[in-house]
Amino acid sequence: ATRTYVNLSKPSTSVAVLELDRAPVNSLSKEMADAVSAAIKEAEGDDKVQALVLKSSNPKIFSAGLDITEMNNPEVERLEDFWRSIQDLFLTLYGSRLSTVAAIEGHSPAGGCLLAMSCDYRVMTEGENFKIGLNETKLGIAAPYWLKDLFVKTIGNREAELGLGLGKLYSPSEALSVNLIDEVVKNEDVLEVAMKEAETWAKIPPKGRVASKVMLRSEMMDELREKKELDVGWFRDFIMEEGTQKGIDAYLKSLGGKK
Ligand code: CO8
Repeated sequence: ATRTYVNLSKPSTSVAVLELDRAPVNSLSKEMADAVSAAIKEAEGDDKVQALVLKSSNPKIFSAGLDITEMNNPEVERLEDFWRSIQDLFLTLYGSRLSTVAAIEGHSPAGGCLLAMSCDYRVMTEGENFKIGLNETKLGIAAPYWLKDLFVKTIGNREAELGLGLGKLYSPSEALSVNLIDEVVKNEDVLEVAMKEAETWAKIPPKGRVASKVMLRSEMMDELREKKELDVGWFRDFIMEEGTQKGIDAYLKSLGGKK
């Protein structure tokens, strides 16, 4: 099948590789989020596949997070649908029966960090200029409650208070020290290490492994499924506020430098 924004391959019997491929920065538009969700489901459809490596086509950027242009002066209906697609992507990845390993090649702010935290294991390339974290407050927005919960689950309440409040972006070594990631490796090794890790998970008998994952993750997922439309409304109202729009517009202009 022809795909846009993602490439799916199967380098071994039990491990699939999903490559994020939306130039220039793998930002998550509605279509990109839908494409990633669909590719995860396709990989899950193969009974032999037990693990999935999530990587990037760009060796310096895993994902720049949500596509900010989706939130800049948006049509309300499109904005709501965009958010539903982001919720669905989270539910699909976080709840996948596959063991998921993020090969975090470079920058991974905000929505990029969300993708990484939704996986079971995180390997990041070294290089102190690369950053991962939830920098939403720097854009003048707040992470949704479920992303906050995921952050707290991953790094603990105190570090999450610091990380969210300051919109902190962590270097790989800082991220490792707070358990935001599990391993830091050389650029050229990241895929190999991620593949090896995926093979290790794929060898665990799936019944118990999946049941354990469900046990650890279902409460959070059930809560979001229940509050989905409330969350859409909250997101829409927050984004449509004039002050939020000013902040997003200014942040977008500060990026790239060509606008
Ligand atoms: N969305 C849309 N466009 C982007 C984004 C993005 N997230 N990031 C970068 N771009 C664009 C730039 O504007 C630029 O465009 P152009 O070439 O037209 O000028 C192009 O991509 C390349 O960007 P850079 O020149 O900045 O590329 P670099 O290689 O120098 O840097 C970085 C890469 C480090 C990834 C950098 O682009 C960056 O920091 N981007 C912003 C990342 C960010 O802050 N993302 C946060 C998004 S918000 C989010 O994900 C969570 C929201 C939670 C919900 C809120 C509820 C209220």
